Amino acid sequence: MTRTLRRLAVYAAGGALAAGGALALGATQAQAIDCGSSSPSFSGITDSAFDGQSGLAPELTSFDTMLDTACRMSFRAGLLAPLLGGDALFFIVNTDGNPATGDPLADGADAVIATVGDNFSNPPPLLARWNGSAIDFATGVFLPKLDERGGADASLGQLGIGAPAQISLRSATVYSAGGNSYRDSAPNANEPPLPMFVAFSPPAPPPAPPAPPPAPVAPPAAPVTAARPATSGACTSAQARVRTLTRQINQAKRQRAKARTVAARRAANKRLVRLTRARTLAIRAARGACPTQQTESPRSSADQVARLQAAFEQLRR
Ligand SMILES: [Ca+2]
Ligand SMILES: [Ca+2]
Repeated sequence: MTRTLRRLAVYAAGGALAAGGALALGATQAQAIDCGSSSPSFSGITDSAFDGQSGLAPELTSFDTMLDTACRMSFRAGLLAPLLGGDALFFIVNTDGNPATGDPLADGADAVIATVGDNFSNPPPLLARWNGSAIDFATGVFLPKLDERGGADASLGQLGIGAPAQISLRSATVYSAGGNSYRDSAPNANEPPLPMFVAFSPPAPPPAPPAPPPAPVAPPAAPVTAARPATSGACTSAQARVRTLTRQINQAKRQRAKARTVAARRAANKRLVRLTRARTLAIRAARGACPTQQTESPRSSADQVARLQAAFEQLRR
């Protein structure tokens, strides 16, 4: 995360999790905003496919945000693989572009869209807003699920964007296991968040009826989670294999950069593809060999909130 995120102190974790009912859509439903139509815009960034911490963080390769003409923003992360248990993905939105409002330790974020990974099928993304002292996941609202990689869209009203502004954005991932966490960020952790200009006009009089909000998405049913036996030796050797493959991939990238002939470049590309596939399998094997309760699927909405809150704290450190 940015320096700002890295130097975060842990914020009061005492936020009592709301009962399941508080998670229902509408708990913090949009403030009314004066957006009748918006100017389409786009902001995106690519990210290294090899810089997720220890090769274990969900690997971000890109982050794209679009504003359509109907006051809705969509967010998509390029991930090398779908989110798994123990993973979390965040879209961190400074909705007024002002670092002095919102979470001072997270780019001045006023809204965060978060998805917790599941070994079977991810729950829908949760939109949480700054409540004056914390990003409040317990009163968040579920958004429609666009894909298995955390993709989400929300209205400007839901996001709390009440005036045209240059906002800023970041996507970040966390994998938590065994008391450790591994992160990736786009833009990179030591770089400023991504700027995007959001422009819109108020509804023309007489006001047209606004588009209905997306249908509420029910919280996911509790999935069945299979327990996985662990052996520390298997865990250690699987993690070593991930590190070895990551080194080989970086070496292959350097060789590709130095290739002077088409044949040499093709050979280097083939090696990179083979190594990348092997590394994806190795990461899955490492996760299977190093189970903790945190790598299981969330069992309830309250569990989902607790996991997201804990993962977000890892980003704010
Ligand atoms: Ca990355
Ligand atoms: Ca802000």
